[in-house]
Amino acid sequence: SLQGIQASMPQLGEPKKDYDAVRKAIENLLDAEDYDDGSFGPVLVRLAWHASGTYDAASGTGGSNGATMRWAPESEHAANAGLAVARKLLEPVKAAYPWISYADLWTLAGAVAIEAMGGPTIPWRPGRADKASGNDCPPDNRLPDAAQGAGHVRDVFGRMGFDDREMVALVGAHTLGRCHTDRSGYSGPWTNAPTTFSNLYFQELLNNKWRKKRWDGPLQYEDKSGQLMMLPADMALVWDKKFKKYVDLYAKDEEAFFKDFAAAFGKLMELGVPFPAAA
Ligand code: ZEM
Repeated sequence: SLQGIQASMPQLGEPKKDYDAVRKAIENLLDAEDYDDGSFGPVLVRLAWHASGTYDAASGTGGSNGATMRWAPESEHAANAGLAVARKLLEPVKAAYPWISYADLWTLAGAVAIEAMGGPTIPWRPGRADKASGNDCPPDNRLPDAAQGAGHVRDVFGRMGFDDREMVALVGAHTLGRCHTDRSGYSGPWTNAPTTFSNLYFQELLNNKWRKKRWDGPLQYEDKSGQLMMLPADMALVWDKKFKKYVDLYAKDEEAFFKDFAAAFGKLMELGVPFPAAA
């Protein structure tokens, strides 16, 4: 159609915004021979989450818009330790496609990583702008504290506007990646397949036996092999009855997890983003 042709034509003087090319460039960065479990996917997902999870619905502050984590003090917040790895990794993509905002790039990278690791298609659209300084950084301690329990998880995700079901689905991202002692103080992966997006996290939570790890680090739980871990905040999902209902569901029904996760993660990355109102 004429409309289709016009939509695909770049505006005079403006570069064509080829998001598929950006997606490809991100995909090409994921495999990493010498990093963690062989993929930068998990840390990119964490970047998208930490950029977005500062949102406060009451004041409308925080969230992915602005990419304020480029600046101190947010870049120095303890919760963001290690995320410079992800931000630096994406710099060549930003250099090759300078028209994309950092805020769009970081969130798109999270979506692309999940999809490339076998997860569901994440709803994503552009529209985030970058803020020019650290003046707009959200206050510290908006992200969840792993040492705390169900009440805290509900407070933090409730502040963003999520319900119990969405909260459990979102934390299911812990099927990916691992904890690093030099970042959070915690150690180890949640699953034996930390570069594959699946419902394994929920199966481990329910079916494995968890006990306190004996070490001089912060309280965390380990399985019998000592290889897998859970944070206190992870255990809260089975200790809280209302949360556990969804852990049961997602452990049994991966399709339900994928569907709910995709919707909740898409929503997370759009919190506070001023998309133009639909015509
Ligand atoms: Zn996480 N997360 N997270 N998370 N997270 C870590 C790692 C990862 C919590 C938390 O304290 C921690 C969500 C929710 C919550 C990922 C994604 C998402 C680590 C380890 C900690 C301590 C960091 C390190 O040492 O490198 C808590 C308390 C949460 C809520 C209760 C949500 C929601 C996520 C996405 C949707 C991912 C992918 C990782 C692994 C990062 C990596 O580098 O491997």
